[in-house]
Amino acid sequence: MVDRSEQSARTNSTLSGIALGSNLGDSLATLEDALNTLEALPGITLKARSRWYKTAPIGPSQPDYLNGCALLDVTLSPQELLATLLAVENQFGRVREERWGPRTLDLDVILFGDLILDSPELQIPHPRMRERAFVLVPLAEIAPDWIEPVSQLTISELLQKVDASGVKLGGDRP
Ligand code: PH2
Ligand code: MG
Ligand code: MG
Repeated sequence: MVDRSEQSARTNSTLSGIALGSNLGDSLATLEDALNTLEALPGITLKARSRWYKTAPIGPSQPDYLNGCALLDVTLSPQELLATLLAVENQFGRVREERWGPRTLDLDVILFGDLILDSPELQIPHPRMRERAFVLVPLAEIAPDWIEPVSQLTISELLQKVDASGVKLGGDRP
């Protein structure tokens, strides 16, 4: 007898958490367009999206960021999702710049089910998500109870441990 649960487990989609950021150009328009672009792609269903937050920059001196997070149901592998995010970044004019420097669009895979992956091109969970309020605040809005598999703490618990004073609701046009 065919084990249906096994079969569907193999063909099932995976819930992934992604982070979006921008601090060059019309960030609000870029982020909204990027989400619309992702949603329209085969293999990706947008399940939830946070509000946009204006966040103090981490790294070299640069303008404030607009940051947010989204939950995507994907039938892609983590590597395919990464390649898709990089392609969308490029479509929006991202050029590779200095590490942690300003960018028109940054799309990062944060979580992929309960997967832990440490490969040269892709680390999941995102290795710095646990200390980044600009990821944890928007992620807690849409996935407070998701257990980050390395720390085994929920997103809300991780958020309680960081200083979120540099993260303010934003996204409204001036
Ligand atoms: N991204 C970085 C470096 N610093 N700071 C904020 N506030 N938001 C970001 O998205 C961000 C950053 C590199 O990915
Ligand atoms: Mg990033
Ligand atoms: Mg990135």
